[in-house]
Amino acid sequence: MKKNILIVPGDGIGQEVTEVGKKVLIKIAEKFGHEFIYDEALMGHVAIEATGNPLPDETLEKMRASDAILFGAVGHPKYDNDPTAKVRPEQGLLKMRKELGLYANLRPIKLFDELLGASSIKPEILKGSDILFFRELTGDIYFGEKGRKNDGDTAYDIAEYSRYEVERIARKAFEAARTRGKKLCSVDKANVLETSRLWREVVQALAPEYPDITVEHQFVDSAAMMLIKDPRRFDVVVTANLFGDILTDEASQIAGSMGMLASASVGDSTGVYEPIHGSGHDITGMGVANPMASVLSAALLLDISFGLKAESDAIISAIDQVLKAGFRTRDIADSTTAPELILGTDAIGEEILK
Ligand code: GGG
Repeated sequence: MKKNILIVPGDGIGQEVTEVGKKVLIKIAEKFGHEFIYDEALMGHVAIEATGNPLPDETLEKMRASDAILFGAVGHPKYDNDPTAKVRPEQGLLKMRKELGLYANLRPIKLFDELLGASSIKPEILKGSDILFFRELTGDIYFGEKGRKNDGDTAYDIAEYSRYEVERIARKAFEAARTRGKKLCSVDKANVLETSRLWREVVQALAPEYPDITVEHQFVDSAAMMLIKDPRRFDVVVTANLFGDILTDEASQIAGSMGMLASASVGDSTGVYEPIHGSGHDITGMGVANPMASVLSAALLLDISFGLKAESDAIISAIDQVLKAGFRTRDIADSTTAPELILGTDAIGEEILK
């Protein structure tokens, strides 16, 4: 198979982990006889520094022309501490999602058995957890009108959803539930928010089309609690942009670390595959970032965008073997891990390649 893959490392540890993800794709192409052609583009803080724009037109053009995108992360602390900054790295991320029509963000919460002890949640509660989140990605409070009034003393962000936007993400989640445990949990805040009332109305209206799927509705506050108390009750979860952003960071603790969670953003055109973690400036340059989320994102890319399931499974199995051999990055090490088995980004990448 011949495919064009655009590598967009972005900022901070995004650059370090994407390097490993790319090496794994190169290895897969060699092993399975594919021809993957790579190009690279700037986004985020590095793009602002180079061009003044977090998502330069050249990057967007390259994205549209590629068959799939392996992305790292965006962000930089200098913007977090400057509320007056007009241009921010995250604007590039939001614009990319809108421009490419990436409305569905799939976030599998996959717990490798070897990492049962890495979580602060008790193993007997965690064992067997396997959740697939569908986070809506191009609507909600992230994209509504925002601003200041009363001389800057009052701020607002408007949350908006259309019936069409809710229906298309809900359909994707229903379809996915059919291929898994046939359970769908729709998370909203319908007791308070009008957007959530529409959300629930749309999901309820679709349910009769999927009689094989058991649907439940949960308020986001209750879902946040149940994720930690009883994660095995969840199979497929569908939720709005903001709730999904927060709940999946929480759910990363089921998998042991944010460094283990990959994601796929799909919709109208080229898919984007990235770790759910951000740019990790506190550990940038230290060579300790866990690259497994990037490697697992490469696995999702092969499976979802190219239909290469065996190749994708080979990557997951490689990670499984590395973990079984006892190797860890420091985020997933625990008190029982021998110090010589705690590896940095490149060294654990080499073990995965082997
Ligand atoms: N790789 C994910 C990433 O870069 N996250 C940074 C961020 O700002 N995320 C906000 C969001 O995902 O909506």
